[in-house]
Amino acid sequence: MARRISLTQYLVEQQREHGHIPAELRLLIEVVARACKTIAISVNKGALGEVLGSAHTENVQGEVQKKLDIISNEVLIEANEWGGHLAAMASEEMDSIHVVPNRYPQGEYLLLFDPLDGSSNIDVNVSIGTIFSVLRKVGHHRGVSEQDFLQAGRAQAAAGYCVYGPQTMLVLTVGEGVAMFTLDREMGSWVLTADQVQLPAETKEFAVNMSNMRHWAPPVKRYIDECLAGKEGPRGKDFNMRWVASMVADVHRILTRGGVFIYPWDKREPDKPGKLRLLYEANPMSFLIEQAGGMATNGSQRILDIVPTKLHERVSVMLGSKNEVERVTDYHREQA
Ligand code: AHM
Ligand code: MG
Repeated sequence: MARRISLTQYLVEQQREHGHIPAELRLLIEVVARACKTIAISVNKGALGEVLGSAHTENVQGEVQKKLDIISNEVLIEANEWGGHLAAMASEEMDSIHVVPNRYPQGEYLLLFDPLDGSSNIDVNVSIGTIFSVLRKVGHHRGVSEQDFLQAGRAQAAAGYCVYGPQTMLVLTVGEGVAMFTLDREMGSWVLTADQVQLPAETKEFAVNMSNMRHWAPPVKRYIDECLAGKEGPRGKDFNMRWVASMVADVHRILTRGGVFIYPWDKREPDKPGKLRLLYEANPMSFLIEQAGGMATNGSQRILDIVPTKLHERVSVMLGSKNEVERVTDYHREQA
C-alpha cells in the first residue's frame, strides 16, 4: 500500500526541505484544518443538526447571514484564539478585526477568512467551503490594528481553502506549490492526495454568471462573446461553461482540470470594484492559482499586487489558466 502522508508530516517535511514553516505557522495551519473538520461535521448534518436556514442577521456588507455562516465563523475564532500563534483575525462575517484576548499570548500571525463561502448553496446541498489567508504582522509595534491587515496579497505566508463536497478536501499553499489533502472521515485525518498541482495554460472552459452579461464592461463581454462563438468564431474552438456559484467549488475544478473564473465589475453597483472580497476570497485564491502555474488579475493589475485600503475591499476577479487570463486582461488594456 502507498505510504500515506498526513498534513502534519507534509508540513514537517516542507519545513525540513525549505525551512519556511516555523512551528507557529504549522500550528496555525493545523488548527485551521481542525476547525474545518468541525465545520464539515455541521455541514454534513444539515437539517438533522438544525443548522440550515437564515440567521436573520446581516453582515457588514449588508448580506443576510445563514446560520452556518455564523457557526463557521465562531468555530474558526474559538479554535484559533488560544494557541499563541495569532495576533488577530479578520472575517468576511465580522465588521472589524478580532484581536486575540489578553488572557492568551499574542503571536506574530494574522488570519483572514471567509468562514463559509457559497452561502447561497448551503440550503440546496451544493458544495461550499472555507477560504483562509495568513499574513505576518510586520514591524515591532505593540498591539494590532486594521492597518496591519492591509498588505498586498503577495505577502501571504500561506493560503488555502476547504471544500465541503462529495469529498471534504483541504487545498493549501505555503509558497512552494499547491498540495491537496482529502479528509479520511473514519480516521479523522487529512491525507495528501495531490502535490505540486499544476493547471494547464490552455482551456476550453469558463466560469462566469452569464445572467449579468448585460451589465458587464466591453472587454469582458468581448471575451465571453468570442468563447460563445465557438469553432466558427475567432477562437476556433468550442467552449464549455460551468458556474457553481461557490467560488471554492469553481476554483477547485479549475485547479483540477483547468479553466477560467471571472467575477467582473458590473454596472449594477458601479461604485464597487466587484462582488468578491480582496482579502478573504481573491487574495488566497490568487495565491493558490499562481502557485499552480495560473494567473490572476482584476483586468488591469495582478491581484496579489493590489495594496488594500480597507478590510472589506472588493475587487474584480479573473483567474485560472494563464493564456485565457492573459487574453481577457489584454482586452482590458486595449480598451484603456
Ligand atoms: P458569499 O461569500 O457570500 O458566499 O459570496 C461569494 C460567492 C462566491 O462563492 C461565488 O463565486 C459568488 O458569490 C456567486 O455569486 P452570484 O450568486 O452572483 O453568481
Ligand atoms: Mg465568500
